[in-house]
Parts: sequence; C-alpha cells; structure tokens
Amino acid sequence: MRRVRCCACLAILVAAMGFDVSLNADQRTETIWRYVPSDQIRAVTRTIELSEERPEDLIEEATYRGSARRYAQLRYGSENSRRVTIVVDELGEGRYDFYADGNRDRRITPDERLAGEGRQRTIHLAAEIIRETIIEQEPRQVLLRLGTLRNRLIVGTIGYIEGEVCVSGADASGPVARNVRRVDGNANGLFADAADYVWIDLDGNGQWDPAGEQFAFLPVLRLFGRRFAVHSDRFGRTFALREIVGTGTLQVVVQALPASARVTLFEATIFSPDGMVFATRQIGEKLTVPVGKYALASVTLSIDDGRGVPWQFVFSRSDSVGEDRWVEVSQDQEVVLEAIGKLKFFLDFADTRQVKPGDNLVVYPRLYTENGLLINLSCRGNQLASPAQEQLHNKCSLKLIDPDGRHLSTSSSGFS
Ligand SMILES: [Ca+2]
Ligand SMILES: [Ca+2]
Ligand SMILES: [Ca+2]
Repeated sequence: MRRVRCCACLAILVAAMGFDVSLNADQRTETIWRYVPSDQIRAVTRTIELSEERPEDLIEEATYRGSARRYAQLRYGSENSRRVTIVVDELGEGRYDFYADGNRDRRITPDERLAGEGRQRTIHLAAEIIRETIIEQEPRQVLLRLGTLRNRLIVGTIGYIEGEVCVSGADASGPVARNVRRVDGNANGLFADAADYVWIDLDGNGQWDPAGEQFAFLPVLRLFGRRFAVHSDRFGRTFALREIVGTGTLQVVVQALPASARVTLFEATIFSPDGMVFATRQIGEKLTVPVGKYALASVTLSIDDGRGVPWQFVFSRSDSVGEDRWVEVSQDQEVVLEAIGKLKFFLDFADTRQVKPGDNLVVYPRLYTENGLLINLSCRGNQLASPAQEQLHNKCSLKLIDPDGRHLSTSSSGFS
C-alpha cells in the first residue's frame, strides 16, 4: 500500500516541478556510500528477550558489580551470523552495567563493559555476513535500551548509509546529484531487507519528504512512471538504479507444511547474479522484478503447530549457486519459488580413505531445502536466539552399523 501511495505522490511532485525529470539509465556512479552514525534520525528499533538464564556456552571472565544478571542474544547481520551476547547487570536503584560480547568469541571480558549510565548504551558493533567460510564485517553503532519491565532489550542501528545518485532533467538541465539515505528498518546492520527503506531527496531541497521521497527497499522502484532496478549488496556499500526494460513476477511460497501448521513469521531473501538483493515478508507476495535470474539466499520461518510455543527455522545459502539452481524470470512471466519443499539430507565425510577398526570416522550431516539452503537453526521458542533450545532440536543422531546391521557407534551433532 505504501508503494502505491508513494507513486501517486511522486506523480504530483513531478507535475509540479514542470519538467520531465528522469534518472540516468545506468547509475553506477563513483559515489562512495558511507555509514553515518548520526542521531539526526531516530533509529528504527526491534526488541529481543532478556533471560535470567546464562547461555550455556558463555564464558564470563568479567567480575560483575551487581546482584543479578539478564542475558540477550543478538544476531546482528545475516541470518547465520554469530550471536552477540548482551549482559545487563543490575546494580540496584535503577543503575545497570551493560556488557556486550562485541568480538563474538562467547566470552564476556572485563573490557567489554559498555561506558555509560542508566538504561541506555551505544555500542560499536560490526554487522556480520557469513558466506561459506568467509566472514565479512562492517562497522556500525547500535543503540541498546533496557525495556521498562527489564525483560526486553530494545535494539536499533544508529544513523544511516549516505551517498548520491544522479537525477537528470530531460529539458537538458543536466544530471544533478541527489542525496540518498538508507535506513536499517529491522536493526540488523544490513540495508537491503524488506523492512529497510531508502530516501531520495528528489527535489534537492535538503528536506526528506516522507510522502514522496521515501521508498520501501524493493527490487523495483517506480519513479516518474518508469521502473528502475535497485542494485545493492546487503551491507549497503553500493546502490545503483538501472532502468528496466521488462519485468516479471516472482513469488516465494511454502507448500510442504502439514495442514495444521500455521506460519506466523516469514522472511525470504532473494538475490540475482548481478548484485540485486531484496526480501519478502509475505508468503506468495507477487514481487515485480526485472527480467533475469534469481535464487533464494535465506528463509526465516516461525511456525505454530498448535502446541503453544512456536517452532523457529532459519535456512541460508552456504555455497555458491549452481547454474541449474537459478530460476529465470522472463517478460510478464510469473515464477514461483518454493521456500522449503522436500528436504534433502546428505552425509559428507571428512576423509574418503577406507577406514579401519579403531579409526575415527568424521561425518558432516547436512540438511538442505529443495532449493539448496542449508539449515542454520531449528528450535522451539518465542524468538530465534536460544542456544539451549537450538542444541535440543537442531541436531542429528547418527548410528553406525555394519553390513549385518550390528550397531558399532552412535553420535549426535548439529548440521554443518
Ligand atoms: Ca568477547
Ligand atoms: Ca536491515
Ligand atoms: Ca526533498
């Protein structure tokens, strides 16, 4: 709905300006896109639960001054990024110490106490993306605020990503640089999510008009009656608009669930080989996309199976997309992508030599969706980051038997 309203406002704006404004067909400019940790705009926040229970794998080397602690597990970056533990130490009389495991080594060290007083802190924290075995990070500043009932932590990315695109007038007024601000709408340090948004100061007056100049981050932006493909990486290091010659629609569906299961939260991230990333938070939403190739990058689901506490699942791509895995969207074509589908289970062996009695056999169990996303997490709980739950449910039991069916060994592990 917001998109439709924005388009209408833009049409009025252009008419009022009195000339036919257009964007350059290819906006791959040399603009440096920089992160500005400014408090000029209010950070968009989300809340995560604080628990009195210490995460099992957390090592605490700091000596706390307070009497009781609460813990939150923050995933700041991609769905498979390493969690950051936040500790709130209650000193009494409305005073708190905050600690954050900013280097994600699962240790709370004395130097990880955050400077400041009261219920709020600002932390320097890197947004993290893990792709295959590569970890990439980008510096951010994050707002942490203790909720009124002290059982929730409010988190928001401070500031925005800033850069310029060229807007040119067809009346030969020449291209004009227009400021762009990108805002993290779901507090994960990334800027190409469905909840994120983009401001373009189209009239160049230095004001950010929320009605006509603010857009949800969608794969296709409608400006001045024309369509532009939005190209960006997830960190927001790049941003480009390229005019589209044709579009089709892409839907992400979930068909493989039992009838009694109800999806209560859904997000799927899609990407293209030429650098587009976008997301949908609605199953079956018809996304208008430029013609081209696409594949799923990640899927996050909460599923209510009618037994109280919901299931949480996160799947993400762990390897490069094979040529046969891209789906092609042609002009005016509707393409459906299955988010989960028939799961595929594989066993990879660390060593392919023949094993002898007494040897260690190292096996990596892998569980993939139909479209090649690896399972990152499965647990029961009201939110994603619960390591105890994860260890309870996100696991695989392996039984080694000989050709006669005799049991040799049993082991259990997560998925890798
Ligand atoms: Ca640490
Ligand atoms: Ca975001
Ligand atoms: Ca403006």
